[in-house]
Amino acid sequence: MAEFVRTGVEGRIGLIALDNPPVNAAGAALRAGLVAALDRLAADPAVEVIALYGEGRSFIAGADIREFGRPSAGPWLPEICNRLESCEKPVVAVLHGAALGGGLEVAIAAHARVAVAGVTLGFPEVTLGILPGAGGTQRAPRLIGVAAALDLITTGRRIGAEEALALGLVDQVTQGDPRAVALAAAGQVLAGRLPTRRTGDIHITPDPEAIEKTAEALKHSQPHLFSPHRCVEAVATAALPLPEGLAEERRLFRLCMDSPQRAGLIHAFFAERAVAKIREATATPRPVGQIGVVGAGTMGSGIATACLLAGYPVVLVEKSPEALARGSAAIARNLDGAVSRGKLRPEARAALSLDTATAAAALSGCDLVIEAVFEDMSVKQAVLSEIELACPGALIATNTSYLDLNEMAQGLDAPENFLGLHFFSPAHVMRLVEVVVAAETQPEVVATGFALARRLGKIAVRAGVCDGFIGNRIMSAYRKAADLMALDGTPIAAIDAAVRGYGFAMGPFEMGDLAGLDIGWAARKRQAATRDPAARYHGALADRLCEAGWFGRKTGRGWYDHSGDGPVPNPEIPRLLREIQAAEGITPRPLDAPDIVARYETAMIMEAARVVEEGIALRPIDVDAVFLFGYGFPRWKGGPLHQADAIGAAEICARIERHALDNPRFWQVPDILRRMARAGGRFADLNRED
Ligand code: T1G
Repeated sequence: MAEFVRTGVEGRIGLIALDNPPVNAAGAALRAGLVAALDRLAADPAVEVIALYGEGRSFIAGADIREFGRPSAGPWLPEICNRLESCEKPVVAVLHGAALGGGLEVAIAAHARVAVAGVTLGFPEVTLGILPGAGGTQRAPRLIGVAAALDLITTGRRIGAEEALALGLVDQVTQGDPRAVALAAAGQVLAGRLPTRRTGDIHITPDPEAIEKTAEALKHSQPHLFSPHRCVEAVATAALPLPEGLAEERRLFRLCMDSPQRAGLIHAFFAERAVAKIREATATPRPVGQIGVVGAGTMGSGIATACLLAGYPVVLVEKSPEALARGSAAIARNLDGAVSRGKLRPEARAALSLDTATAAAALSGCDLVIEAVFEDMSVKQAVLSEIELACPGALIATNTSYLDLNEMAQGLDAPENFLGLHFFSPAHVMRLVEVVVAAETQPEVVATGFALARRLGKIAVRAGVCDGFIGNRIMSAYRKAADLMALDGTPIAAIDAAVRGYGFAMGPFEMGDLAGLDIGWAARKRQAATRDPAARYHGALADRLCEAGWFGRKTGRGWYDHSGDGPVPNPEIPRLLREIQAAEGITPRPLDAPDIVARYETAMIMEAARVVEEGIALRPIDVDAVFLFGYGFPRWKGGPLHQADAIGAAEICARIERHALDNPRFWQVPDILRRMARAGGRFADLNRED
């Protein structure tokens, strides 16, 4: 245990140093070491005051999340916090780096707290589907009041040292090395200049109004989630004597721990970090100074905005001066928005460097050029050649959503410098970037894509080349399932409502109206020549809408009519549908909500399984990250393949086989799922580090 927690004695001061890199998560060894250290110093007659601090980057980043759902050993954090609070010698905690979750609970069980400037404090448990389970819901309201505690605990909001001081969560803010601060703080306690007290002894002022207000607001803002509501219930019990409140907190904590939402949210936490573990991670990224963006449409201007916001000088190139002016205006609007949302300071905005040009020659000083021109192979190939001519040796990225990168690279002199950076619209807002690796892309080029994404504050996921990469390929499968359900007579509003009930912010038809139905129409026309004539054609109804000029919100009508106060289903759909059904011999069979979501989810999992099987995604968790961060998949469900594990491969196969009775071309069991069903395997078993 000694290596995780060390003690030392300096005069009358006992020091406890926590040392569990990288972030001092409170795993079993650290917990045991901490209790032993407390016992040792409490028993040492030379020691009059104890100071607790963290080595390395953090005080304590909270419980060790990796232990959740697995067997582990006591002592547990609640006992440790009680032991700390009841310690007969004053204990002062020095907080630096991260003091989060269980780490903050340890801190508020101590008798005084000194924050080192730059520290981040908070109770992020709610974002993991749980609640502060080591006394946080009982001690925080005593220390900072019920309303402030409710705010921190139900939002998971992270705060800095100054706000913590203003709230009374810490007693002092200072600067310096944590060990030196610990010695100084302990000295102040000895000198009577830093008062100490037991948080549990503080009289609590009940605030039923704040409890009621928060509970009511959460009913509306978090209807799907389990733990925020339990957080409020736990804080409400802080009005009871401490031991009773702690027992109630424990009961509610266990309920959260057992909920499938906890597993989903923690999977999402690790998914965000797992995607960076790629085989190219050891390659050295190329330095990127100036960035070029070619194409000033919605995507190009969004990408340019994202790069500017990250501090890169940008050169924007577009053929016509008019299009260039429109793109520059869009960027200016995006930046205005960033200023008004407080994401960009006005002085910083003035310092941003955007050059515009109508000729590729302006790109000569760029280290990386991202093309976002019209989605057409020959147009893209011509633009890529122009870029390569203007800045030989630079990295060149395409923002294509569907086109084949290997074909695109054919005209390049240096295909090893070429990759896909697939941003999502609006590119300065959406967190996901698919880094698409073509046959000849060099490892350091991939590493540069990841480094760029990190600097832009985005989550990069490595993807292989195929039609639609990871996300759009899977989306087109479940979109097809939705179209087929509509053709079979399930009302589009019922499909959208069921998908919203699953946890997406929007259903597929609402989303279609927002994005514009002409995009999918153009794609279907492109694919018409290669369509399987024996398969049911899913796009029949959407084609009829487009032929009528109904492209969604931008034309006032699409799947819905948008001319009134709120959207109502397009009244012409039943007639169009009857015509198609009569022509195709379809007998209407509307589905209910559980059947709708089961088909939608199964189609998603079916295609996701293929994407993993073909190596387009490195691991199942990469697919989950794409859906969590780019497609609005409900975070508490962890992603489509986490969900597949929860349902079980055998059940997924059975569902696909059942649906195949109606449509055997679309519904086909992928081999990987069949093998898993036979052997009892799970996608989680494939989440190795690459
Ligand atoms: N447990 C286990 N591993 C953790 C961890 C944790 N709490 N926090 C971080 N890691 C790993 C992370 O997976 C990564 O691993 C590495 O550390 C560096 O993290 C009883 C029940 C602390 C602000 O929610 O917010 O306390 O990928 O890449 O950007 O009430 O990590 O390198 O293998 O994120 O500098 C509450 C979560 C727990 C804090 C550092 N605590 N962590 O950010 O590095 S629940 C949290 C963070 C709890 C009690 C309850 C951040 C960070 P790898 P990183 P970073």
